[in-house]
Amino acid sequence: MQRTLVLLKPDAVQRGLIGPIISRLERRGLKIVGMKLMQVSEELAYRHYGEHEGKPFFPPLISFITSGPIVAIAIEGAEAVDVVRTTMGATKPAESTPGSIRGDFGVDIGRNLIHGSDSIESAERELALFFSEDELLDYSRATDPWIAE
Ligand code: IDP
Ligand code: MG
Repeated sequence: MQRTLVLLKPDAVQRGLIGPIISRLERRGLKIVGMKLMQVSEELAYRHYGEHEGKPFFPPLISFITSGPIVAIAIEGAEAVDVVRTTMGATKPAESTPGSIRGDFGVDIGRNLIHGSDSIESAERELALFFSEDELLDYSRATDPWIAE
């Protein structure tokens, strides 16, 4: 079982898409083990997106992710990192498959609605940035055996 970090970015919150996006993650069988509405500080934004520092899109990315509330979600499931990434769709909405979140709701790379960790290592690092240990819950659902062996 893997855990990964999802962020519903400020555009998703402003556009009233929290519910529809979370529905898609739940529908896929993923389990929410932590969740909060929060304002990302400049410091947290720099730490989260540190790998992109120096790239031309870095300043607008920092200003966008700190521009309004986001929803941080800790997700658990079999192959959760890849399952979340395929449910999200490609980084560039114009190239995201229809049926994916970005492919159905987005058109612009700078307003692509959702973040998902890109590896197990990134997931561990990013989850620790957004959640303390006691904010991540361990529980089972009656449907779990019907979702993964
Ligand atoms: P990801 O979100 O699919 O993992 P990354 O390459 O990690 O994509 O980039 C992080 C975020 O930075 C993207 O989701 C997008 O919002 C923004 N971004 C990435 N590349 C570009 C670009 O070329 N122009 C504008 N924004 C970009
Ligand atoms: Mg990334």
